[in-house]
Amino acid sequence: MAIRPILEAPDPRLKRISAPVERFDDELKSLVADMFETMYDAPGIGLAAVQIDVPLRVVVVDLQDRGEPLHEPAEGEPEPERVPNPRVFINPELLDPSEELSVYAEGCLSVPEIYADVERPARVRLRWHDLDGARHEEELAGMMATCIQHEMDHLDGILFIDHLSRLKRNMVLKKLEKARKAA
Ligand code: GNR
Ligand code: NI
Repeated sequence: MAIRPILEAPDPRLKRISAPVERFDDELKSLVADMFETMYDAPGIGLAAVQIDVPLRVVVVDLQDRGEPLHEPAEGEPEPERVPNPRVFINPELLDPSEELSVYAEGCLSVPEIYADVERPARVRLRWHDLDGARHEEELAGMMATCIQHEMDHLDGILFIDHLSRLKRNMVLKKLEKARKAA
């Protein structure tokens, strides 16, 4: 297992279209293990393989119980425990996105320290393969729906800042360039 470096915008390698996984072998399992290690280390709630320079349609997500329903802990109640919930989505496909949209202030490990509201379908049906190649289908909502759509955008070379107005995106890109020069 290894933590791998995360590519950052405007790296052109993030714009590649990722290829479908064809072999559900040990190499794939090792890639997914590295993806979890890299995501937990960052830390982040999701990661697409292309972010660690592997342009394959592989996504990992762990919302650690930060999914719906989100509620404030009552007075005197202990902090809710963060329960790890690692999920792997291989060759994911989005089906019937809801007309209802939801807005979330998104961030991205490849766009460090930038947060901006993005509007996306509130619910989606997702079809994917697991590490053994078995097929699954599930209705996703809330943070999981937002996160999986953010990750699937990565598989098609799209960053969340691509959903912003050109003015806002250019402001973000300038800020990233400045931060890079200062580093
Ligand atoms: O860690 C992450 N947080 C996040 C917050 C709101 C919407 C999407 C995300 S995904 C992001 C990790 C990442 O960059 N995945 O590609
Ligand atoms: Ni991202």
